[in-house]
Amino acid sequence: VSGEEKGRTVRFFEMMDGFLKNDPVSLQKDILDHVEFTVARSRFNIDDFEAYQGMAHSVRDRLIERWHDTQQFFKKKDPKRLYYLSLEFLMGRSLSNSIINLGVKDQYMDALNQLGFSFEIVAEQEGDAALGNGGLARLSACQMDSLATMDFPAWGYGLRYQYGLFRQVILDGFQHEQPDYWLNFGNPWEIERVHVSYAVKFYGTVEEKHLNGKNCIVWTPGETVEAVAYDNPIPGYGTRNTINLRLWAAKPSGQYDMESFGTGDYINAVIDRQKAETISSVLYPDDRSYQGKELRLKQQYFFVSASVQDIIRRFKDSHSSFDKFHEKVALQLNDTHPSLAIVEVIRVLVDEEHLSWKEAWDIACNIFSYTTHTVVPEGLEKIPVDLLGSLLPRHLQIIYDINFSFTEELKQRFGLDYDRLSRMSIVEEGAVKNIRMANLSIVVCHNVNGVSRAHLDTLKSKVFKDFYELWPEKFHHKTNGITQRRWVVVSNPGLCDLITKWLGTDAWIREVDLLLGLREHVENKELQLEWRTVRRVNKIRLVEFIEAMTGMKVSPDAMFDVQIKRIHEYKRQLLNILGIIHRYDCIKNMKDSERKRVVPRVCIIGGKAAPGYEMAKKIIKLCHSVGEKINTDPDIGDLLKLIFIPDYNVSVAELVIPGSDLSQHISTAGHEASGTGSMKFLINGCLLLATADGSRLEIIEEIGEENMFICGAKIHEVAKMRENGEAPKLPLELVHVLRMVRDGYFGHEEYFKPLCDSIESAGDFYLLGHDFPSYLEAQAAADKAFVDQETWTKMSILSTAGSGKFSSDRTIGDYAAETWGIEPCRCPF
Ligand code: GLG
Repeated sequence: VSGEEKGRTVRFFEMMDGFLKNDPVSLQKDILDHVEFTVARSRFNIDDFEAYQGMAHSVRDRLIERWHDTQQFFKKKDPKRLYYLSLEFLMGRSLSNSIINLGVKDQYMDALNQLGFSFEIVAEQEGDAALGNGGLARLSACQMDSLATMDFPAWGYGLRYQYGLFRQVILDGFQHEQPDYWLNFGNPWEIERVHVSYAVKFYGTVEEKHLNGKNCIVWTPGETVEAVAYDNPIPGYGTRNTINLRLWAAKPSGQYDMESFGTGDYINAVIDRQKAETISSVLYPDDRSYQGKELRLKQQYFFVSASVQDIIRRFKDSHSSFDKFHEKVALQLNDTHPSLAIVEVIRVLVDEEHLSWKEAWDIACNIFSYTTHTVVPEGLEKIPVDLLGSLLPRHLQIIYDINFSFTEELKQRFGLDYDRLSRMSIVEEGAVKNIRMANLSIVVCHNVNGVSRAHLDTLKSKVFKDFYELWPEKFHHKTNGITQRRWVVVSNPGLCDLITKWLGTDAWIREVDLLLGLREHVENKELQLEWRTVRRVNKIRLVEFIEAMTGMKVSPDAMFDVQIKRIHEYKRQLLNILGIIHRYDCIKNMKDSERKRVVPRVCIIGGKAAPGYEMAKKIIKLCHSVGEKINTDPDIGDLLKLIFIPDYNVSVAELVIPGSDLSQHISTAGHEASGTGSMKFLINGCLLLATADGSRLEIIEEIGEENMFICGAKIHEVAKMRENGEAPKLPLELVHVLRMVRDGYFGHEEYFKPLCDSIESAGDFYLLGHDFPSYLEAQAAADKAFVDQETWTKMSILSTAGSGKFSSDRTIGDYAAETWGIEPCRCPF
């Protein structure tokens, strides 16, 4: 950069900086202006929701300012950019997070107070952006926060669903699903870019043509849909950098089908075009099974095609050839959902940019990396060849071409080992021919990542064993992490201030390893007392929430024992509920003197079941039936309560986690790829009762087994039991508990029968029987520890202190250095 140019840059940024004023008076004026002119309500009569809207728009302005500055700066610097492709982003609310990351929280709180509003109440007016199902989707949201905070030049790409994850409504203990039309009241956190749109093609025919002296493949589509960009600024913390999450919405294409308009059937032609919008209308609510549905495939290709076109357009803006493409672009596939991007890049480069196959192939192999979140081969995505061939005829050809070269390579390497060839082939033969999206991703991507060390072991030894033998150097893991900004600073301000006080700095918000410094104060009585006080305040907040949600008054003196996550058989909410029945039964049979020693518990369960997942729905109903029995039993009083929190989502988690004492993460070992819920509890000083599965093995290393309650079979033991087909004898306590359920103690015995059968007569695949005794022991150990509040508090402090490894900052740092090859690019203040 020449001196003169440098001077211009500095002046340019000086002008941009501080364009909007952040003192409370300016903020008040801004909020009121927005109420008056953007929301179009009188500024003399504002309710909480209008105050939220006014404030949100005023924050949005500040986000846009920084967004512009950042994008301008990236444009000028032209660093290698990361493009993070994910079909799901579970962002939750934006208001608090934004003002904290922008560093203007205090000013806004003052401004609101002076206007006569409470920040907490105003913030609660915001609905959740729930464009995702569970762990995978929240992971992408946490990673976006880290990418922004760590100044990486990154973009997220996804789909702007009109309906997010369904709302869970409980009627008589049964889950019902209601659509979440989250855009009803507008969304101030997005910027509609009517001018950023791309045509996405579907169906049609492919021909080889001779054009301009060259043989070209020409795809004539049967349907074209327009993808319109909606930008969601993601502000970093302690930096001016604000990156972009670009979500695509489907709109009818601007290209008119003159034929239908000409025939006079105008109304039907318009209605037909309108159908295009269905592509981005609804999020698939199942986070584990993919059934080769046409709409799902359309969604995947739609978002991938628009993103690839956008990425290539941006690159071409400042480059005249593709020579440097791989030096400027890294594409990350969040699971296989966006893996058609691989094929799309090759198609565009070969068919539209006229690169040779070899050039396009080399580029694809250099730029793509893939992270899998699955532990079993059955969980891997497959697309029926017929479906793919009709929807994307050219892509199917390309996949066949890739597979041909790949299988040739395999033959050279392993000879005619047909079993191996058929296992590894991208095309699965059988009654229904399928494309295996994971195989495609592994063949092309330079890097395949698992989400914990244990997960990588499973990938190497089972799920991708053949591929690991072929390309061991491709396989890595980046243990998942969560962002301490959202999960402590936003959601647990009391603990945040306390940590800052004792560390003497708030630098841990960007450098999370500093939390280790808490260890040296762990014996300090003053810290312990303050720690307990903060936790107590959070518990009281949770007590109020529970009362508002369920009408139940629980005592904050009890141990709050929480399991919140998607309902799955492998996550074993059933084990938890059966344990609660056991506890109830024990208390019922106790003498008064024994009861005095019982540690009162409030058991809290929350989570959604996929709409078609019957067993999961039965677990929800069982939880309610057991809760009803226990909670209304006057003989039990405060000794035991069971609460189901309906409609679990990110905001609920933000409230529940800081108020929990104990949290359960009890998947059957070998089934949870990583698990990230445990990390949120851990950093908030909540103790874990857990099986040694997924990333918990690494948590045990960091925190020490003595600061947790570990139970259940280990991964290798589970594998062995499965291999031997062992169905261990069920422990008597469990048989007794199951008998209570079968005998109708909680009603609905017919409805619950399959749950009991799954353990007693269907082989107990998830090993509840095997793990029940050690689970009860771990629970007893937790009770014992809770009685000694000083010990418990120390364990709690040590949990927070040792949680640094599980920050998404660490994960993203590892990806940046080892997988993507990107460097920070910090926008000057
Ligand atoms: C998953 C896994 C979790 C994992 C998460 C993020 O089930 O174990 O922590 O992704 O990697 N499919 C998922 O939601």
